Amino acid sequence: MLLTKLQIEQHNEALLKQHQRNFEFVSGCIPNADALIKKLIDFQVAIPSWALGNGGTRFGRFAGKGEPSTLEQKLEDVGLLHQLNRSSGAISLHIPWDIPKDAGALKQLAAQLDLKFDAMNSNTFQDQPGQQLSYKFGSLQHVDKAVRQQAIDHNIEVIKYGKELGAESLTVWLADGSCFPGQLNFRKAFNNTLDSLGIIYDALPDNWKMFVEYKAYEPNFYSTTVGDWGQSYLFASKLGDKAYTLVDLGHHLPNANIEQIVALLLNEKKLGGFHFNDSKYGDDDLTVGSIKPYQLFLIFKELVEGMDARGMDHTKDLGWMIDASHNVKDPLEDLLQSVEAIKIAYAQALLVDPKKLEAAQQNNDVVLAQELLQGAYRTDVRPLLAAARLKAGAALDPIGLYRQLKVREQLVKERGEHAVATGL
Ligand SMILES: [Mn+2]
Repeated sequence: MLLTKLQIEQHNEALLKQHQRNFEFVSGCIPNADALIKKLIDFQVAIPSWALGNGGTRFGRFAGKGEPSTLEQKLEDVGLLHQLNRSSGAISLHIPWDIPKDAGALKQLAAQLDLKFDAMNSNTFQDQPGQQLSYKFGSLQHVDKAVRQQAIDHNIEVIKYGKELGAESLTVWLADGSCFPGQLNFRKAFNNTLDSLGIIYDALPDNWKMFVEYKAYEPNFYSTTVGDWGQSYLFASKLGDKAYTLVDLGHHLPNANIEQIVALLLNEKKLGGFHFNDSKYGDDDLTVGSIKPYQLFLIFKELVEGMDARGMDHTKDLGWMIDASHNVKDPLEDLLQSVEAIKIAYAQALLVDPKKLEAAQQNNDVVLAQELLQGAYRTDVRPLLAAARLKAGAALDPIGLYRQLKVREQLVKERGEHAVATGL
């Protein structure tokens, strides 16, 4: 289901006066509102195909209704999100859940919806029907060369699909590790993984990037072979210039200083991209910004400063993606909230005056440094985001319009109550 231009315009017309009052108040308090709005319009966040249906936990999955059951429907859902916020102009596919049958037709559909294909994701964390060898004891790290080769071949196949669609990056997340002490020789596991990743790396086209994602624990509970940013950095450094670390916000041990990790990886030219989500305990995959919005702002503050220091393009030099799961919310509403939270943090980070902050740091003026950060964080930038949406042809209130038009009800009518998305 897609919206018409008229539906969006009528919605905006009704909210325009209130929006203008809000915008005038905020824009009066900040310098360069126009430049900031331009940056907000350009900033796009990729939507993962697996977040379009309800996710579950190991205890159960409560499927939603009208979920997209084909790849084309997944593209349509992201196209719809992009119409509502003009900030979700890319989709990230996962193989084997999203094997394209007709890449040409899919590219055409993506072009119609104004979508790009973001990072391709491989899957060696579960066994597929008919698969010859099992990943129960790992994939790229496995003690058996034949299992490693199977996982390597799978990743190379994912690159092939990505090439057909015009994607330019491969994200490798490994569940590899061990559940008990003594199960694994850490050095051998590392070296096997490095050798396997090296073969995949050699199959990357020149313009591609490889993102090596890390995770502290789960599904293995004693060790993870790419367990933290240091281990990911080691792999990325040894592999070469096309390999980068990917930071998933939920993949750290409690209280990790993610903003510091981000700053140092950027400094070392090894930060490749992000998986945004939020968590209270671990890899909860909650809506971005729902639990720790200040941390998200602090991360973006480091991103903006670090990228500007290196003359990087905010819109395309790092991969921005949501990686979340929606157990109890409508996935599309949750994704609208997530994109909004990311862009709020980005806008607030842009409000930090780098010269004033540097001067405060040079003078060891701790109080002023905190005032500068919190002054930006406590600014209500939502009218700036709304102004960016209005200018880009999106809805002033995306969730409001989604509900007003009863989009989910329409999708249920089109697809049926029991349409279930592929994925976990
Ligand atoms: Mn992730």
